Amino acid sequence: MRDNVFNKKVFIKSVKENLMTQYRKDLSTASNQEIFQAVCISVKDVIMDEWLATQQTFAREQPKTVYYLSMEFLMGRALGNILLNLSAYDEVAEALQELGLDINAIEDEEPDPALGNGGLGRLAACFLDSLATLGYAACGCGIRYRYGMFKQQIIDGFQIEVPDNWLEHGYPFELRRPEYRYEVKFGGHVEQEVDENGKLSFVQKDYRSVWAIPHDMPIVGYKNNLIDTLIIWDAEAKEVFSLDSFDKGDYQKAVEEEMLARNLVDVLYPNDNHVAGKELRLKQQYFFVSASIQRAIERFKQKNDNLMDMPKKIVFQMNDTHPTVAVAELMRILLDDEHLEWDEAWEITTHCVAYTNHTIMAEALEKWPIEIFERLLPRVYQIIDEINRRFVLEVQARYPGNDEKIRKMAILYDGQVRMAHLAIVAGYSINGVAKLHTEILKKQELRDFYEMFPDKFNNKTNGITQRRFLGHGNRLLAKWVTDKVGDKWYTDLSVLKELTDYADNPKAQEEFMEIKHKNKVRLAKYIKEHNGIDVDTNSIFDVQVKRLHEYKRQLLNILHVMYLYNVIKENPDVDIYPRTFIFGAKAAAGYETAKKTIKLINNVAEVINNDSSINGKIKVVFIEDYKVSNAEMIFAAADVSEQISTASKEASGTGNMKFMLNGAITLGTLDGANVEMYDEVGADNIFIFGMSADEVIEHEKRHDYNPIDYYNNDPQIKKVLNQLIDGTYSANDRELFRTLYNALLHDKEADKYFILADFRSYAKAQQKVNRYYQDKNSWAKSAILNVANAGKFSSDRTIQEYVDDIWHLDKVKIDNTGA
Ligand code: 26W
Repeated sequence: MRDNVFNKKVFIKSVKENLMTQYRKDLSTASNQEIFQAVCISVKDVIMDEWLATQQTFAREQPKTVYYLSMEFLMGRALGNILLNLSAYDEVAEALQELGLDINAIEDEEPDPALGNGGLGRLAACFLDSLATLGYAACGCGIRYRYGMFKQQIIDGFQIEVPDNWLEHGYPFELRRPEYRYEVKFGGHVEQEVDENGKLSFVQKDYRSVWAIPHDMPIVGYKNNLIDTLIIWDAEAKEVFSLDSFDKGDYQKAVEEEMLARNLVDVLYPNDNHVAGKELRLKQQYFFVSASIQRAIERFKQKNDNLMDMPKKIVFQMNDTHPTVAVAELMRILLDDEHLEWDEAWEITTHCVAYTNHTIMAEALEKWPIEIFERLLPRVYQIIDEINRRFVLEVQARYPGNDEKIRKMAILYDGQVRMAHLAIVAGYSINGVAKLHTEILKKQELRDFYEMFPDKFNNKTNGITQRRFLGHGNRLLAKWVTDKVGDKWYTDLSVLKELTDYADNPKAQEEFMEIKHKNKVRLAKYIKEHNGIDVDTNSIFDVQVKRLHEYKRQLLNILHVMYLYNVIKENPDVDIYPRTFIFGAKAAAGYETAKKTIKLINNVAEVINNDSSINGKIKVVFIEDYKVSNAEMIFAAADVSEQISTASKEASGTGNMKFMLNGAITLGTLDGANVEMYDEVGADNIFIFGMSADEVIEHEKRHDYNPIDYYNNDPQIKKVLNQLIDGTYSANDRELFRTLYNALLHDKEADKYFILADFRSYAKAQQKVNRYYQDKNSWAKSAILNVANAGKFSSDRTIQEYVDDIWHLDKVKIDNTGA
C-alpha cells in the first residue's frame, strides 16, 4: 500500500485531490501552506493504517510499555522526519519538484512544535524516535501547551519574546481523542469514610476539576511499520459555564472550573535549569501526570486482572523531577480507587517508577512549599506525608541518632516538598545522563542516597537520533556516508567506524570539505535573509548554539572575540584565519544577566562587523530564534563546535553530539558528554581546555577563587573587561554592561563560573584551532574522524541500554504486509 501512495504519479494525484476537496483550489492558485496541508493529508493516510496496525498488535501481544513522562517534548517539524522514516522522502521530493515545488519550501510551512526549552525536551523527542525505530511499545506523555517556547526577535540587539501560536493553522499530525478523556481534581479537602466492610477510605470533597483531553501524535519508526504515540493533554472545562449552573446554585464553581481549564495549559514555562516556583506549574505537572497514569492503568486493566502484575507491563520513566508527583498519584489511585493495602500499593509503585536526573544546578532543584502542595492536592499531600514518615523511620533505623541525615534526606523538610528526594525514595532506578554527571551525582549531590541505595544508581549517557540530525538535516553528508559505508548507519550508527579508512584519503577529504562548504553556503544564505549580514563562506564557522545560561559561558566566547579584535587592531598583520563566530540562544524571559549577554553579543557584532579596517577577518552573527528546524541546518554548516561550560556543570549536552555527527571539531571543556567524546575521538581530534571538574569542585568547596587576580595580572584581560564599561560597545550608555562587569569582578559570588580562570587556556585552544584549520588535510582528517567516531552517541544505543538495564521491554514486530 505504502509503495503505491508514494509512487510519484499516485502521490501527485492525491495531493491535487486534497487541494480540491480542502480548498477548492489547484496548484496554480494554492498557497504553499495549503499545499503543505494537502501533502500532510496524503501522508496521514499512510500513517493511519500503520498506526492502527501497531495498536492492534500491541493490544494482541501486550508488550511491556514505557510511559515516558515529560513536561517537555521538543519535537521539531514532523513532515520531513516522517517522510524519511517511511522511506518516502526522495519520492515525495521528486514528485513536488515535478510540480515545480521545492520540498524545503513546503517543509518550511510547518510550524516548529516547540513544546520544550532545550536539552531535556529534545532528548525526549530523540528517545521516542529511537523507541519506535527499535520496535518497542512506548507512549510519550506530555502537555499540549497552547503556546510553546516563545519566538525570539532581536530588536536593537535586545531579545524580545513573541508568543508562539503554533496551533494557528491547526496541526495536521495531531489526532484529538475526546473519547479517552479523564477527570483531574484540584483543591477541596479530604474526608474519611468507613465503608460497609468497616474499611477506612479517603474521599476528596469540594474539589474543582477539569477534563484532560488527549491528542495523539504519531511517532513513526524507521522503515519498520511501527508507529508509537506521543499523547499531549489538553484541558477542558467540565461544563461550559452557562446561566444554567447559576440556577443550580453552583455558579461560582462553574466559573472557577472554566478559569482553571482555560489557564492550565496556556503556556510552557520558558525556564531552563531554573525554578520559578509558580503554583500554575505544579497544577500543570499534576494535570498531565494524573491523566497519563489513569490512562495507563485503564489500559492495563482491560487485559489484566491482577494489579500486582503492573510492573511486568508498565514502567513510568520520570524525565527529571517535573513529573515526580506521579509517585503519589499512582499510590493514590491504587489505595483509594483500587482499594489496595499500603504495602501492596508501595510494592507496585516502587517497581513501576524510575527517575532520570538531568542537572546538578542547585537552582534547578524543584521544591514546593508544603502550603501550596497541601492546598492544591490535599490527598496527594497526605500520601507524600506518609511516604516521608516511613522513609524517615528507615533512615533512623539505619543511622540511629543521626539527625543530620534526616535533615539532608527527608522528603518533607523546612516547609517544603523536595521532589528529587521523593523520586529517589520511590524510584527503582536513578540515572544520570553522562558518565561524569552520574559520578558527580554519586559522589556529591546525591551522596547520602547513593550510600543508602547504591544499587538504584546507574548511568545512561545521552544520545541523539541520527535520522533527524544527519539523515534529514544534512542530506549531502548523509549521501556521502551512504556511498562510503552503505545505509546501515540509519539503524546502526556504529558502522560509521568504517569511515576511518577514508580519513587519510585526500579525495575523500576534498569531498568532505566540499560538502561542508555547500552547507556553509546554505547557512550563509539563511543568515543573509534573516540578519542581513554577508558572511565569508571560506571562513571558519565557529558555532555556539544552546540555551543562554551563565554556566554555558557564552560570555567567555564573546569576551574572547573582544580580545581577538583588540589583537587584530593592535597588529593588523597578525596571523588570523578568517572566522565567523555564530551564536544562537534564547534567554529565559526574566533572566537579566542572560539577556544582557545577548545584547553584548549583538553590540560586539555591530562594532566588529562594521569595522572595515580589519578586512573582514572576524565576524559575529547572532542567529535569531534558535530552534530545532534551523538547528539542523546550523550543525551541518559548523566547523567548530563550542562546548565550553564550566566543568561539572553541564550534565551531558546533546548539541555537542549533533555537531560531532556533522563533522565539526569540538572546542570544549572536559564536562558532560564531552569527556566521552574525547575518549571516542582521541586527543588529536578535539580541542580541550580549562579546569577539570575536580578542580572546579575543589575551588567551590574552599571558596578560594578570586577573579580580581586575573584582572590585575593580565593586561589583555583587564583591557577586555574595561571595555565592558568604557563605551567601546555601548557608546550611548556606558553603564549598559556594568552588571556583566560586576558579575565577573565584584559581586558576592564574583565570576561564579570561572570565566577568567579559564580565559587564557581557552584563548590558547582557539589559537590552536586557528593554526590547525590552515592545514586543510589535517583538519579534514580530524573532521571525518569525528563523524567516524560518533556512533556511540546515537540515541538508539542509549535506548537499548535503558531497555536492557531499566525498562526490560519486549521487542515487537509489526507485520503490515496486508494493510
Ligand atoms: C524547573 C525548571 C527546570 C526546567 C528544565 C529545571 C531543569 C530543567 C532541565 C532539567 C534542564 C535541562 O534541559 N537539562 C539538560 O538536559 C539535557 C538532557 O539530559 C542535558 O544534555 C543537558 O546537559 C542538561 O542541561
